Amino acid sequence: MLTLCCTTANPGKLAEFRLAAPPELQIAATGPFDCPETGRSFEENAIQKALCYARHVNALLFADDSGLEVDALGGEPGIRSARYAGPLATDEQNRALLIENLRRVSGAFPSCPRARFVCVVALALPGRLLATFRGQAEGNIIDAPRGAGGFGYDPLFYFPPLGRTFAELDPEEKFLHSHRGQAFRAMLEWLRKHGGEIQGGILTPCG
Ligand code: ITT
Repeated sequence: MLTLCCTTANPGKLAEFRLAAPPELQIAATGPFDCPETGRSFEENAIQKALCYARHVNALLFADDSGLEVDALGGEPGIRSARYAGPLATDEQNRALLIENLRRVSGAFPSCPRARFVCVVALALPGRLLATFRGQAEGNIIDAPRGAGGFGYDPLFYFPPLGRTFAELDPEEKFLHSHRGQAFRAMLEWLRKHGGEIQGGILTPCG
């Protein structure tokens, strides 16, 4: 059994990773540790989080940096997705601001505003970045929430291939199509190829 430490403080992300992990992989939560997120891209932030946690945890670990890019808002909220409506904003406040801003730029809510969820996962050992993995899912923003599943912006993210919002999908269905699912599966593929080489570097369980 391979144990992989997950650095997230977001319970929604952790639940998705745990649900999708194959039986031979255990996802252990670690932290939270106070790590800066000052990068200018999802990649930079994911690497920053992974290397910061790796200073505290002597184990193989991964960090997820993700968010929603809305074309009509010039890619906002992007890397600021978690804190769009302020440093302590709730998901509900972030969603309300997104709808308000989309109404404001166009005078009325635009027709099918295009958006994508992006996720970058960074895999690291203490002091060493191993690899990054990126996933993205294309969709449209709707003007009122739909569905009770998921977290964050899921109730506003309409996914055309399935004709539902991410919040209307079963968790397994969401992960099959989501930005996070794509990045996670790419990481699993990498671990299948390189896992043997790094086993010796996995020193202790997550702190
Ligand atoms: P950690 O840094 O501790 O992992 P966080 O929530 O602060 O937690 P991010 O900085 O990566 O993580 O911000 C991600 C935000 O993007 C998240 O809080 C949501 O608002 C949004 N988001 C990302 N993935 C999402 C998804 O699958 N569904 C809905 N919203 C998502």
